[in-house]
Amino acid sequence: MSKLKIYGVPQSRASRALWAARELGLDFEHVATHFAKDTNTPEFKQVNPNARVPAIDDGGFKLFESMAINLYLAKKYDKGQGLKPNSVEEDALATQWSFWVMTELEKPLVTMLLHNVNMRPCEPATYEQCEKDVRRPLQVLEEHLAGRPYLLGDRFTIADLNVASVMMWARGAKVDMAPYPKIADWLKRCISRPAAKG
Ligand SMILES: N[C@@H](CCC(=O)N[C@@H](CS)C(=O)NCC(=O)O)C(=O)O
Repeated sequence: MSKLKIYGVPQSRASRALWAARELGLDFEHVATHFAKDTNTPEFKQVNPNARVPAIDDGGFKLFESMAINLYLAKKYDKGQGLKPNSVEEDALATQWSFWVMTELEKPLVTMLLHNVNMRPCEPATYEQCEKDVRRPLQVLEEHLAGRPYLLGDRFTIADLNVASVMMWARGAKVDMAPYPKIADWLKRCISRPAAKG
C-alpha cells in the first residue's frame, strides 16, 4: 500500500493535518500543494474536487476537510499517543468540538485575520460584527476550560488539536484575550507541543 500523502503547504489549513501526523509519529509524504497555484488542476481535483487544501490520499482512500482528516488520522493511527477518542462519548465530544470551532469561530477569526494582514480587507461593520460573533463561543470555551486542562479532560486529544489549530488565529485576528485567561493558558499548552512546531 502506498504511503499516506498529505496535500497542502504548511501556510494553510494543511498545517492542522501535518500537526496531527507529527503527533501520531506517522511516516507520510508531504505534497506541498499551494492553495493559490496548484489546486485548480484535474490531477489535484481527483484528490479534492473542491480544489482546496488540505486533502489526503491514504493508500487510495481520499479525504478532504481538515477536521474530518484529523479525526480519521487519530482514530486510525493512534498507537497509544492518547489523541484518539477512547469511547463513543469521547468520539462524540471530539466531533462536537471540531464542528463547533468550524461553525462558531473559524469564519469570524479568518475574516479579522485577513483584514489585519491586508489580504482581504473588510468593511468596518463586518469587522465589528466578527468581533461580536466570537464573544459567545469564546466565553463557552473559557468556562469549559475552567474545570479541566484539556477539552475532553486531563489529556491532549485530537479535539484540542482541532480547536487549537483555529484558535491560533486569534492573535492575528487581534482578539483581546484578557477576558479569556483559561483559553490563553490552554492554547499555550497546545501550541508549545513539539509536534505543533514544524
Ligand atoms: N473547510 C476546509 C477549508 C479548506 C480551505 O479553504 N483551504 C484553503 C487554504 S487554507 C484553500 O485551499 N484555498 C484555495 C481556494 O479557495 O481556492 C477545510 O477545513 O479543510
